[in-house]
Amino acid sequence: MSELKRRSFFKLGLAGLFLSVLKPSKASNYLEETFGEKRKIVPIEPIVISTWKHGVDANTAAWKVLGSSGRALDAVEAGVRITEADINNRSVGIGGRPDRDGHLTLDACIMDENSNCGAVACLEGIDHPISVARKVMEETPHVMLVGKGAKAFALKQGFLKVKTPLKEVKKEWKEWKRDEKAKLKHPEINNENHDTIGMLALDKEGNLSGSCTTSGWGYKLPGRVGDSPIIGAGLFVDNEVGAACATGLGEAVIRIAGSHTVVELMRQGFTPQESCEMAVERIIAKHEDLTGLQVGFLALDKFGNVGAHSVYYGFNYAIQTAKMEKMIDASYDRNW
Ligand code: SD4
Repeated sequence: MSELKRRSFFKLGLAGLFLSVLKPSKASNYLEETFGEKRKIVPIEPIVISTWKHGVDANTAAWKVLGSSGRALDAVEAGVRITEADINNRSVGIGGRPDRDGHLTLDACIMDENSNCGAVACLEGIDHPISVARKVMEETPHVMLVGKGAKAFALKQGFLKVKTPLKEVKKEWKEWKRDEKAKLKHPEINNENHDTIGMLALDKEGNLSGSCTTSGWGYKLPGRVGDSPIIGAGLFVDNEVGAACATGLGEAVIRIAGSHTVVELMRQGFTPQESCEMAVERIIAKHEDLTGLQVGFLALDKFGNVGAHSVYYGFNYAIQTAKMEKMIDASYDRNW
């Protein structure tokens, strides 16, 4: 048995033990039947978690829905719309950084408790990609629309046009262009400049949903799409088990189908925390050069247990329940 397998086997045993003392919920049939014979049924408590500091305000908006017995899907849409509308945010929504040619293109996806999902990528000039993604989910037979098609669809659905990038963002981009060559060689992803928002929520009915929205890698190649709008990479929800989302260098997340990996590990009985750690381990194992390669995973299981872990120091997330509202620093594998 390889070291990883041996460790995984050991962890599965521990996870089983751990899960057996966790509180159950009526909606947790799969985990309960598989790992929790001895659990007691207790009422479900709504919870919302989201990546980075801007998650605090986003959670407040999501909580308005969750706290009044609303649906997790509505909560995760309402929550990240706050971040998308924040013109001071350089990684999400209309205040985001453009691509190399000066075009701001936005990516987003959303997924509900019935595995319905919708996504947009490379969407330009529309202010709420998460809501367009939801419309793709609800109004079309498709999962993802990109580029001009996504924009045409959004306009047809009544979304408003916005002029992007913002003036000051354009100015920064012009400055960046001046010494472009040096910067192109290395990804500009570190603990200061990447703040995609991924949000996961569990509602009163015990249903999970998630959302993810970003302007992606600042000054990316035109046409580049990261993990954030890709179901299974930037976000994944399986109502039987749990939900996960990712932030950081999307290329690395896609390589291991990151969020799906985290959820599948939870299905095997690992805790959300262990699952995030194992997904990070897998990313590390697949990359020889980890320079600047920050990735963080966030996970929520059917019982409302939370996990978060990142490659490098600096990842944090916001959590809100009926009893608390705070920021938490995620554990990490290494320092910068
Ligand atoms: C991307 N994952 O486009 C996104 C970037 C990100 O925080 O997370 N920024 O690769």
